[in-house]
Amino acid sequence: VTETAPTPAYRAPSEICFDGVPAGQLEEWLATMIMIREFEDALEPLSTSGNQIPGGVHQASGQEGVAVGAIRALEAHDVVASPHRPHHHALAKGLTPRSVMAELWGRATGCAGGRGGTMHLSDFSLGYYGSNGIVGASLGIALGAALAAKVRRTGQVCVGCFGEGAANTGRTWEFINFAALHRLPLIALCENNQYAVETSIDRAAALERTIASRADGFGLPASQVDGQDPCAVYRAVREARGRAAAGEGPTFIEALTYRHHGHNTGETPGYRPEQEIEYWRDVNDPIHRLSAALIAAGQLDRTRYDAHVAAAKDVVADAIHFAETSVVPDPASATDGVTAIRSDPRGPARWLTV
Ligand SMILES: Cc1ncc(C[n+]2csc(CCOP(=O)(O)OP(=O)(O)O)c2C)c(N)n1
Repeated sequence: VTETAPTPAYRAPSEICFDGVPAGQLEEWLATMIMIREFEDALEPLSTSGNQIPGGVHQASGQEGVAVGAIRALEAHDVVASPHRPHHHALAKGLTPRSVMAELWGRATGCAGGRGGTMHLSDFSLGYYGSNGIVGASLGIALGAALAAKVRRTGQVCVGCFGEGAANTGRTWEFINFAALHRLPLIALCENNQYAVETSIDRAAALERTIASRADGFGLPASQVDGQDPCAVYRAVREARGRAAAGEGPTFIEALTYRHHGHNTGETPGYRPEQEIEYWRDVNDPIHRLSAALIAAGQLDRTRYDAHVAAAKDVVADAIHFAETSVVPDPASATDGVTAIRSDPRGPARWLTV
């Protein structure tokens, strides 16, 4: 069977509106988005043509507006949990490009000591509760953090990021139900990039409206936002954060977006129409849209834009050099941070102090 993705309406995107966004922050948002793009775009050759990054990684080029808009709406102590496509969240949450890149390379200087890789990034000191490879689990991790935050009265709000593919798994709705029932400070952030591996959402769900509309039945506020507009994402998440912090419970936000690259590095493309890829890359791209809006508002000029791109290239080159020149983890410390090992496969687990 030849899968043919449906042709969306290729509408010109609306202009970005700055209402409700803290003045003076947008150039930093743009610089972060450009840095994430440079970081993500650099990964393909590193993971396909050599031994630099073992295994493939899932790039999020095109989805920067969701990560930056959402995470800039949070307070520093708030929690973010990611799925298998995590680098944009980790970098927006404050992990350094060096610590993420070194982790992808499996180096001891990485944020997980080089033993986790792309799907086990984390930095608890920054409220980044990590990536993981089980589709849908990131929302459960954020749910657990939200339950802890409520019990401990920490004031933290917890964001679980997941794709529209994860929204087709039962666990997602169990988490949503539990959060709504117990009015937990959770934001369920569905990044609808429209494809789960090679399958278009239109071929995987009989949706007449949006994924957010499904959440209606669970008794929590839900809406779809334009994920290519970081200001719209910011406003939605900021409002949800306010509600969660006031004890009014969770919110479901679906951010409509698109990934520029294949599902993972090394993928053989061919299941998405060229016209669709061009639309989301050339017309409805979050970096183009935000920079155009800032230039139109007189808050940015071409020279400063180019300087941000040049700075991002330098930061990413430095991160690659850092990873390349870092050592691999010492095998003698292989059990550090491991919660349990079974020295005899037939014997009991021996619990270690982490
Ligand atoms: C429980 C589980 N089922 C299946 C997979 C295989 N798998 C990895 S990514 C993926 C697609 C996920 O799509 P989506 O949630 O939309 O995220 P996206 O890749 O689009 O960011 C699948 C099915 C998995 N990792 N975990």
